[in-house]
Amino acid sequence: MNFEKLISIEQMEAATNSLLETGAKVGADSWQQRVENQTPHCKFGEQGICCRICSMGPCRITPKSPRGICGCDAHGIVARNYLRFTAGGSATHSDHGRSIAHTLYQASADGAYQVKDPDKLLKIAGEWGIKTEGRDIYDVAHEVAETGLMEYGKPFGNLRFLDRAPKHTQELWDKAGIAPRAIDREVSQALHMTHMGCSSLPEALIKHSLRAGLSDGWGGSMMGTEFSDVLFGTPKPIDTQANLGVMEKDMVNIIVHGHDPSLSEMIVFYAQDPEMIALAKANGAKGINIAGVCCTSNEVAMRHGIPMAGNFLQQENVVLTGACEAIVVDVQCIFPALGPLSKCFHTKFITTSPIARMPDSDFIEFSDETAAEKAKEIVKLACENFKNRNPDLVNIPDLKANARVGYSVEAIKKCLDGVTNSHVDELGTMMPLVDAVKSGVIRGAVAMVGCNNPKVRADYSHIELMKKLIENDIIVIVSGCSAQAAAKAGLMDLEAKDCCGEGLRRVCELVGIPPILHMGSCVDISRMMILATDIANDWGINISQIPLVGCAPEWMSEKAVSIGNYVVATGIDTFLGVEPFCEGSEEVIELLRGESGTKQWVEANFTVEKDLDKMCDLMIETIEKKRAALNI
Ligand code: MSK
Repeated sequence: MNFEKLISIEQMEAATNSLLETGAKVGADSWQQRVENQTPHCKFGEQGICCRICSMGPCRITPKSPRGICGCDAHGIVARNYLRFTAGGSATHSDHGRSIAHTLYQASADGAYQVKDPDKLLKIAGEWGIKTEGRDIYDVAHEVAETGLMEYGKPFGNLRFLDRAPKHTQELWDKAGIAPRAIDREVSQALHMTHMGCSSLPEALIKHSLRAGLSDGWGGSMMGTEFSDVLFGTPKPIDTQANLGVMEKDMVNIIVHGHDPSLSEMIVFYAQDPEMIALAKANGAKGINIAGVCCTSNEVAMRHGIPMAGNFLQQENVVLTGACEAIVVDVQCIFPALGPLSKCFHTKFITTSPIARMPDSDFIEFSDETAAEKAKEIVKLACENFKNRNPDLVNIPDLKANARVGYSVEAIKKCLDGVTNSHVDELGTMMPLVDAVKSGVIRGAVAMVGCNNPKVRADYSHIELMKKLIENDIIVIVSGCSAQAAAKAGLMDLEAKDCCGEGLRRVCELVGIPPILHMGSCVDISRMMILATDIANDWGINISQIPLVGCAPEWMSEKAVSIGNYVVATGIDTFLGVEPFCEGSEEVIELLRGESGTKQWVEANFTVEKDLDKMCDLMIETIEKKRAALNI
């Protein structure tokens, strides 16, 4: 394979255009149209200098009015807005983690949810000092779940998972005063600090942004990842396919979209139920096809090989194919536009969570207690809807790529163990990878994460950056919608090794991995924190010294800002392709991107670069500087 064999952005855009033509026939709205309607964006909002925290305003900062009515200047307003943005993301990821903890608490030997990875459960119990010997595994599960839930509101102490971080990192957090305490406390304090009449000192607000981010990455998100693995299995490499061509013309297509695997796992299970398959056939279909969008897609792809129909900006496309019987959503990243859009087709838009209620949807409330019954009801509804499909509107783009996904930290170690001879005494370590980096066979790594954003040509940044990085012998680990961008293009095909530089190609061949490693959904960026920790510990250096950078070229959500904060706070320099509404304050920019703020506190900072080539060069330069500092 070479770059020509990949599915190109132009092919994907041509497919989208053809789907938009179908949409136009039935009067459908589209995000492309809405972007035009919303352009240009409000300049005050873009620079972060609009304050509507109290009702004396809204206040907007201009050269003629440099302070709001309360006297807050642009720096305080920008920093407050930044902290609120972070808090929104941290709350969202962490609430996802809380929901999974509740599911673990409900697990039982004969219930809908069971413990699929008891080893991981016992490991967490061991870390948390929970007795395991002679106990029923479900007793342990319930105590671990309850202890995890207490992490959200405990009155004293720091988060338990912080002990997993390298000693040096923990010391930095303590020194900077940003070690997170209870998860909810950091979000709550963020809202308190930003209330009218509280903090307006940028340094304090940015420090708390890091703390609220850390309570997500080393708290709520880590809980979401770990407990999902306990319940549904820790991912292992598995083959799947990606892009809109995974939808099947003759089958009932059910799209699962959102984030929480508690729902999608059940839908996947009932789609295999002979009774449901018979129902699909009775309604004229050949069977049932499940495919995913956004992070739910990552969850079920890594554990079951369920194909990935697309990422964030393709959610409308799946309905526009005219072949979607149901789009079933839980929480986060769901366009309200799916309601009216689904009404232009036969598609059932099924919302399931009280957290994400939307007009023009069928609300079937899903809970741990009624999981089986509700999942079956949803699959049944989709099967019965097949007969309502209008064949004249069916247009499934002929785009489909192979992908190998499911590289949890445990899976990466296993792959590495499989090829090492010299480290037989160190099975389960990162040393083979460290050796490859030290020798220069691999120059370093980029952790590429995040969404799509219409401000950036959809998927273009992800894919072009990945291509250049692997050509330069830099391995790329991915999660979220960035992961799906890679999969859709074909960059997770094992054959994509031929697109790499000589060194990375040899490693991919030897280890049997694609050059872009799929580590999961957006909560699974916590896996990357553990990976970095293991590398630092095995290598005997600090995380900030590893030739590793973070990158979110197309980010858009509050969650992504929270992620950026915890990735930087963990010591990883991070590159963004979209500005996080800070340009209105040079003080805030200095704290986040300069040498005197986060760089001093946690040894890493942000770079915002909208020029793709420049961003790629800067990432490579940073990796090479870290190599030089290590004398490798
Ligand atoms: S789904 S937060 S668009 S990665 Fe996690 Fe994708 Fe970003 Fe949502």
